[in-house]
Amino acid sequence: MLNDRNWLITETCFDLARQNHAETIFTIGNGYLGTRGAHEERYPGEERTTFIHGVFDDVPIVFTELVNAPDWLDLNLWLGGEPFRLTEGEILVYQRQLDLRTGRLSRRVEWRSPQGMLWQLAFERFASLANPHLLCQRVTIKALENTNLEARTTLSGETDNLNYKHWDWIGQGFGQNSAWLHLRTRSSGIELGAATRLVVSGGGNLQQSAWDTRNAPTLVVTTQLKSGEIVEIEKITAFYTSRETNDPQGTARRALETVPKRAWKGLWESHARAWQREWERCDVLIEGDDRAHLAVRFSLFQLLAAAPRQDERVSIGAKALSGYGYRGHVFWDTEIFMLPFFTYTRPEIARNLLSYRYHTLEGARKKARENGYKGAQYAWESAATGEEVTPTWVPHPSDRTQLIRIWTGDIQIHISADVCYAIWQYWQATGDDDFMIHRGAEIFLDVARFWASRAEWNAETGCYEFTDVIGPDEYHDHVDNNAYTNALARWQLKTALQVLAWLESHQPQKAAQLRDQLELDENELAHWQEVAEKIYWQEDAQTGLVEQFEGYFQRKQIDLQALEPRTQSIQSLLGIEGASEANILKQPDVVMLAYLLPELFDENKLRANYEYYNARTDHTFGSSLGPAIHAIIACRVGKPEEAYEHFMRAALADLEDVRGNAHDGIHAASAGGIWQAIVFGFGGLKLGENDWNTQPCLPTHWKRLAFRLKYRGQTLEIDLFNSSGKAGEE
Ligand code: IFM
Repeated sequence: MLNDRNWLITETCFDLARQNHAETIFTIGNGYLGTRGAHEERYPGEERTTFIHGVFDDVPIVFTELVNAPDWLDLNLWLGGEPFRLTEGEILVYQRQLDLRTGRLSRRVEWRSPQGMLWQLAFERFASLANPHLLCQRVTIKALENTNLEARTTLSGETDNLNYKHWDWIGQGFGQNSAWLHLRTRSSGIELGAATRLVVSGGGNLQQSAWDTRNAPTLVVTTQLKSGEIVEIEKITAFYTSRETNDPQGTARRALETVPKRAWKGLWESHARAWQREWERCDVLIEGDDRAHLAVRFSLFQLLAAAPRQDERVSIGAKALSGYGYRGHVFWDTEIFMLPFFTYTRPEIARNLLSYRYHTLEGARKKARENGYKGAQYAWESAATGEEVTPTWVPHPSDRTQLIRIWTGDIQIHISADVCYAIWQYWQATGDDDFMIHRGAEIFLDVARFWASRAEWNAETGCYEFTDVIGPDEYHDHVDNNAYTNALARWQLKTALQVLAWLESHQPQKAAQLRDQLELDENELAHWQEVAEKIYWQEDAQTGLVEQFEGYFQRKQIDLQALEPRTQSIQSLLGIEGASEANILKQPDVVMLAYLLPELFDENKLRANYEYYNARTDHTFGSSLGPAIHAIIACRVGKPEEAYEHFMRAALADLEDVRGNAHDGIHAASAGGIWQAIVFGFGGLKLGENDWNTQPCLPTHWKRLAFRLKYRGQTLEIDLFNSSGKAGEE
């Protein structure tokens, strides 16, 4: 499936004004860590950041955050005695490129120094996918006259998270051409060992020295160049933490020692092979739309770059490993938006991500207990332990002297059902009974117990209700009986009973052990059944419209068209209260439900709800999670061009910074939604118990759409062609 087009993200001009956006776009990663695309040399305003999965530390307001690791990119050059800086001298050629095929970031520069000396430089870097502890850099330098050059690289423990410091120094030292550093996070006590090595080829009269500055061990090399001569500097860095080994410092140093002196070729080949294997399983092909094709691959690349392959105690945060937004916290974004991509193409990774929820079950139990409920209530924002880490108060974005109360951690409860939905989908797709028996079932049962204890009986309506919640549409908080929440809770309770019945017939011992461990008796199970059967549900029999929450239809009617053109969200325009009083949605809610539980919506009902809520959604400035889902449902109601408009809004969220916030990190949920829009929207894939089929709905200008996925042990190769606007299968 691989083709040669649409693999390169290219930047052709050096522009400090958009450097933070570019750092996000040029993030590279290997599932162990992610590094933003800062340059080797430093510039003011940069956010040179590396996040390692699971390395969280305490911080005020947001409780805990992923810690910015020591900077492995630092490489400062003095060319003929002048510092290499693109803000000085003259840039004659500049091109930076991320090759999505291999995750290799390269930069080619021709530079005239302030004193008029001409230089050609080529930088390359990759974070090895074959050995995720190794980080590789190379710079090739050519001078056009006889001169000298000096390269300095510092392994600095002085890195901070936007001015907040997390590292304590433990030790440092030097080896042959190498330096090492040993640090510990201040509150969580995670140790990190880093070691780096510089090898120079070419030039003459090579001199090497080391500066033993505390917390910033530095290697310095100087060499003489003849006109036209090429010097190559290879820098390899190793990172280990106490999450993987008891001796991170020694392990990092030893890892470097085992790498041969000229390591680039070998490391590069194994890395490139590992990426090739990923793309063989995951690639998507679009013919007839290069822009969309590149954007899709960019999204998949970022998901793959953040996907934990060796660690089942971490998950992917809302900004993956690419920026400070949401501080590395994990939301429903992972299970509902990103996970399907992994479930259907890389089930081993999906299993790791779901196992994170198993390992954080105690945190979810604690949250339920503290809120006065039974069972397990997953945190809206989760980090190392699964305890709730949503900030309670944050400064108002436009007036930082005011605080805003954030309620999502208290009452956005649908996430517990979302986690189960993803487990169920994974199980259906993979048949991984072992996961369901040993991990999934326990989650299902304890989450069902939470729902049953959270449900309130209303004698007047004769229904169980969920009052005071926030549904996916966060413009409306403190609402009663949100349709999405109620339907997912009902689904979860019923499915938990099904899972238990399955376990009882397939693994009676495990079922008995779980019943015993959770002290589950028949009365409680009967109560789950009753709650599930009597959960409040409201829809208009004539129109088929499902009311998003009780009283939604009475909210103030706002004509979105009348507010165009807009440059800000409805919430910024009307204020938090104003948006809450209005009938405008931040993101799909009933439409989201129609996607996840299609059996609740026949054709007419689907169309009615899509048309109604689509016209009332803040598509461009509301949540980035919405457009991909709208694209899928637009396909299902036969509107491919409208679907395409939604789809491109999602696809360009980062590359073209549609929402103006890509500097905070990539929109990882949107990236996952894009894959789902390709497969379940435009591709129209329907997976049945024993079969599958496609009902494609391609935009007219797409000539071909192809993708591959795994389903119940089979590899499905879907190749769809569009002739005269109609898609057919081949
Ligand atoms: O989880 C989302 C939520 O749905 C909308 N606000 C941002 C969160 C993190 O992406």
